[in-house]
Amino acid sequence: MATEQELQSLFNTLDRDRDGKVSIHELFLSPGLTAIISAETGMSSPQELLARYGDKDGSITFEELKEVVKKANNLT
Ligand SMILES: [Ca+2]
Repeated sequence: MATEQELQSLFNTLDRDRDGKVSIHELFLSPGLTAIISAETGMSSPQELLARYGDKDGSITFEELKEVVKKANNLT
């Protein structure tokens, strides 16, 4: 479980180039944080997360991520 604030700070840490989106590349750079994201979204891997919920360019925005976590009932 995570609060929106925790999720936002996790997202900001993952978004290394600060373009407002987390790409598959950025997910691979932080395996520890990516494991948390996978757990919170109920996805088995970052690839699955991006394939199912990401944009066409292979990245995910905070709003999209938040929706997935909410759907998985892990947003407090
Ligand atoms: Ca980024």
